[in-house]
Amino acid sequence: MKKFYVTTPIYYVNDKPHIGHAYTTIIADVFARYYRQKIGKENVFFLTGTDEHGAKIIQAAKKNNQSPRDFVDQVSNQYQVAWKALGISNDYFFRTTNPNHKKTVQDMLQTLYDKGYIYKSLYKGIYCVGCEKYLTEDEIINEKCPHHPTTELTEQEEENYFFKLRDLTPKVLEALETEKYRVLPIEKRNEILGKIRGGINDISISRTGVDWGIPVPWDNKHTVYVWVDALFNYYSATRIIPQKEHFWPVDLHLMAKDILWFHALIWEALLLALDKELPKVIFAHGFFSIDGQKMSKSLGNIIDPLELVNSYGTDGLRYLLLTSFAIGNDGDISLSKFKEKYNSDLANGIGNLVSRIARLCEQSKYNFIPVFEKVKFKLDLSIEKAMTEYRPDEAIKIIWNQIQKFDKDIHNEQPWTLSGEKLQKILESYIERIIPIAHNLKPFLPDTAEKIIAIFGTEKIIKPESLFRRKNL
Ligand code: ME8
Repeated sequence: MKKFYVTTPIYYVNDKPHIGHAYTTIIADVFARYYRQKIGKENVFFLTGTDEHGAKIIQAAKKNNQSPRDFVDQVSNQYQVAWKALGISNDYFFRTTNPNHKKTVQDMLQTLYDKGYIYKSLYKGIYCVGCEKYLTEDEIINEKCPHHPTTELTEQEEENYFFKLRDLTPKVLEALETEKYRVLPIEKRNEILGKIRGGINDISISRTGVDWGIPVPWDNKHTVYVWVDALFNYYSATRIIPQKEHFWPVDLHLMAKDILWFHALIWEALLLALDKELPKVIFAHGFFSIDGQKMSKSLGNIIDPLELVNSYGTDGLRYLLLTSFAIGNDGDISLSKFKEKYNSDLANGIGNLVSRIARLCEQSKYNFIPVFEKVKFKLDLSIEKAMTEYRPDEAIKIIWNQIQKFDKDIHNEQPWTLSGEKLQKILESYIERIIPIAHNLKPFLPDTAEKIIAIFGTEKIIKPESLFRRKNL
């Protein structure tokens, strides 16, 4: 692999970021950091950003008594601040209100129109502003959208421009079946295949009466449907940021299963119609609840990632989120167990191991510099395997098994009973062992990894302050 282009969804700015958004973004960050280590910094492009147009945003701005422009600037900034606090290393932060993006979207749409993929027709349907889409009958339960139970569903009838999705479906299906692009995990791929085979209708791609959006280039009474505007961000970024063109197509689109449909079918159809290369992998992770309950405003359990950073630190939160559940499945984030897990895996785990070795080195008063220089870093093969299988949760587990094993070995070897050459040898072997662990840890807990490398990369090793201070339960 010569280059790696990884994306998160661009998040709606109707509200500030929560830990659902943080979860996907941390995973994307892990992949970006991992590939920077593997194929070089300049060969990786990591994109995240915010989705700022549409009816949902107009509503939220109104509620806050702000103009859409001021409102989106403010919330988008909250995302950028949060990602800094979480150590997110995105190469660019995309905003759909960027004027250059407007040009890309209009160019793409005009091309589709000129190629005959777009037509005008009357549309009548039930619209969910929360999802920003028309719902099908089976998506409405007890007259509500199950994803947005407090949102009033509205019946809308308007003249829309339609995209000939149905005509393109056989081409998309063939591409998916022959793995020109992959949808993962496999169960999700099967769901998508089933849904496509069940028959697909054309989709409306413009709105009238939603003026916070990109005007349709040949008819400015319409604005571009917010999902089409948003999907193009992935392509737009490679056109509007200098020297990123060669990163197309995307190597890994990350998201949760809620928006897989847009990426696994509609996005592919748009690209096929435009004769563009398709993304390589679309990975949908599971949806999680908080302590067994769905996250929702009415339950008041929407968690701000910044609060968790305050409690557990950047790397602490990254660890706790990454290890909460198997990435491909739905799961539960058990906030009530965070403290316990923090103490056992971080304070008593890696934190204690590093302190222990550093203390022994300090007490020995040896000069360790040649050892550090001797250590050759190689990515661990089992970690490589887990990452190639899109299992960063497994990869971090492998590192933790190494940490536990290391701890046990020290316990058995009892280096504190040794002295002289024997002690020096054993301490050198520990340094040779902890440095590769730190290197492998870099994509996951970047600050901790750097701290460990700094502690053991000096001539006179000194026991540091605890990497993770124990919490009172
Ligand atoms: O859908 N569990 O934005 P959005 C796991 N703007 N992941 C979660 C989660 C949860 N409980 N809640 C949210 C949009 N997420 C569009 C995307 S892309 C061209 C346009 C994460 O703000 C997960 O990544 O609703 C999910 O797919 C995303 O937030 C939805 O973010």
